[in-house]
Amino acid sequence: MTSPSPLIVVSDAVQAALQEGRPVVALESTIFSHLGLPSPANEEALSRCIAAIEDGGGVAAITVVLDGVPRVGLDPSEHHRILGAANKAAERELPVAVAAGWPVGATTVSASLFLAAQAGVRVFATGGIGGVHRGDANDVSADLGALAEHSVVTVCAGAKNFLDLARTVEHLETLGVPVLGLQTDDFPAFYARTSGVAVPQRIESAAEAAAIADAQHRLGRSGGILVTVPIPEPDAIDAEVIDTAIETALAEAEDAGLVGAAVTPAVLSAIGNATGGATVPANLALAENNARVAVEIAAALAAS
Ligand code: PSU
Ligand code: MN
Repeated sequence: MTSPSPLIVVSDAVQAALQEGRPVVALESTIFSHLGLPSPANEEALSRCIAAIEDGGGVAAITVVLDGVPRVGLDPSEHHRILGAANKAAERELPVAVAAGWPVGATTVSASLFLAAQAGVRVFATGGIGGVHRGDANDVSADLGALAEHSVVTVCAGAKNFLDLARTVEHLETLGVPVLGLQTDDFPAFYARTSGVAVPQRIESAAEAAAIADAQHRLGRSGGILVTVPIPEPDAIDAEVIDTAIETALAEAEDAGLVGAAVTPAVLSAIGNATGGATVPANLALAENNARVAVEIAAALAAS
């Protein structure tokens, strides 16, 4: 096992699983905080993702900064601290969070990938990654660079739903990140199963994703692999319905003069209203499904 920085605390349960070659799946904490999902859905998302990983014979390695300490794997008694996190910590905020002793920093995908890689965790599950924004191709999430840098398999249902998916996929090409679609020809669009954007490589099974990650490692190539998984059919929302809702919500946010961090919550809640509240259960279902696929990949990797 790699030795993480001494500043990073890896839980006993995660360390033991890694040493014994049992599957471990990292989770970010932003989606489980009120910054990612409204209460009490955030708590339900966390427990369903952990249960999916444990049902698959794995150990969940939740990443978060608690009292200035970056953590990989938590004791269940600490889970509640994530829910009300005051700050979002992307990878670049980690040194700030440590130096300033942030009480609770909710990790985004980029921070979580850094911490997972440091701890030797090879698979990570989330809902949607960040990407290239619609209308501002210069606004690119740090998630994409982190996917390219850290040698971790990320399992997601596409990108945050109101991003520019075509540009996000192109940016991942520029960065050299393999992008796989599990039983899909389309890059999944988070709440919807299709986007009209072709996924670069279709795969049929979790075992195939693990074989590609293993080959990448044996080639001596560092960096991550993105496995995209469409939301399960029963919880999927029609692509056209979502797209219209997003366009309307973005236009309303612009008319209201919203900028920066204020845009996301406003847009998410407008899309939620426009779909009769279908987005929150959809988000829970896709996150749980991704955790289930991730533990299958982690199990296949652990056996390879
Ligand atoms: N996707 C969602 N909801 C979220 C996020 C992604 O549907 O809250 C979070 C993840 O933590 C992701 C982050 O890493 O947003 C990306 O934020 P930004 O666009 O600020 O890089
Ligand atoms: Mn952004």
